[in-house]
Amino acid sequence: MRILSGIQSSGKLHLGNYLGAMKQHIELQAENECFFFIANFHALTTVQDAKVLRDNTLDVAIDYLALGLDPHKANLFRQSDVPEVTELAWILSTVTGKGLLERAHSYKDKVDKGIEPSMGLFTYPLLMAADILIYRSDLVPVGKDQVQHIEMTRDMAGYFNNKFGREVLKLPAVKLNDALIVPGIDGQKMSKSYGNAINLFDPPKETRKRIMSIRTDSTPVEAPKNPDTCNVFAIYKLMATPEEVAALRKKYLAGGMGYGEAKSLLADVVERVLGPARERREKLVANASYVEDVLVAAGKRARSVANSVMADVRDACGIVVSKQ
Ligand code: AQP
Repeated sequence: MRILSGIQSSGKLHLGNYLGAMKQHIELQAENECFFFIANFHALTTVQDAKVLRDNTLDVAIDYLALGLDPHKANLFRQSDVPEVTELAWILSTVTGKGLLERAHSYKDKVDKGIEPSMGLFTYPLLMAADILIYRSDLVPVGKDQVQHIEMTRDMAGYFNNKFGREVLKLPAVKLNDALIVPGIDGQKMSKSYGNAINLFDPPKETRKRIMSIRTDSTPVEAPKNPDTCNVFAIYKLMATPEEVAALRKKYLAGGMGYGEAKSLLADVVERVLGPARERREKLVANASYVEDVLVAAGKRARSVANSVMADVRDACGIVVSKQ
């Protein structure tokens, strides 16, 4: 099965990115043909500083490799190494009604949070659709926040195929995992741009401090607490073992435990899961040319697939590109 997914290089990656997306990307690499790209064109909607964008892009690659992505099994590449996606996004824009994009929750959420409502932000789902369709992807593993974008991608593929009378673009399916929406320290969706993230690779002390500041309610220490409405427990249950989760649930329900204790247990589990990856990350940082080689090689493989799909797309809609 061909799997496709991407992560924006819009800032430091966080637990939401890992639990909502990267963890399952890494699990899927064993038995599938995987294409994972670093969405630097998308990141340009929020990061408009050349050095920062370049550094972020390399950092996302380093994070993926540190967390266990195997470049012999999965293709990890830069979105910009396949510039044909921007051509396909344009072609899709000619068959897609404005109303479809106006319904995008993610655009409205980002504008509400104060992000500049640029055309790039508005047409984000078109480029995302092009990223998916250009590889004739079967399955797109994403967090719940992205499901609407995959539905839009299916719509756009259908508009193109109907308009030009050929099944050129393949309609992809979405794959969700257990981590539907990971909350940030304020209880809203954890997001790079909302200032509420617990980053994957901050120094352990800083991560612990961040976890200790997760918003909880004011139930007194001695009173029983509801684990299912608690932001701390929501993250803990995605990272701890089933036995640990059952034990902490019991403590919530029994009362007599303050939220500080739950936060401290969460910090321990986060360090247990991410500590070994942090060590691998340090070695990769010192070997940036290896990371660059991984990106270049995978970018070439991805571009070759994309070019063959684009030949069919251009042929179907009558766009001629003369041989140079
Ligand atoms: N809080 C989250 N819970 C579950 N999944 C999440 N993802 C992101 N945040 C959560 C998943 O991570 C993948 C990559 O996301 P992205 O970086 O491309 O874009 P995003 O969803 O917009 O992530 P951010 O952190 O909110 O980025 P900014 O702030 O730059 O827009 C996706 O599969 C997403 O579902």
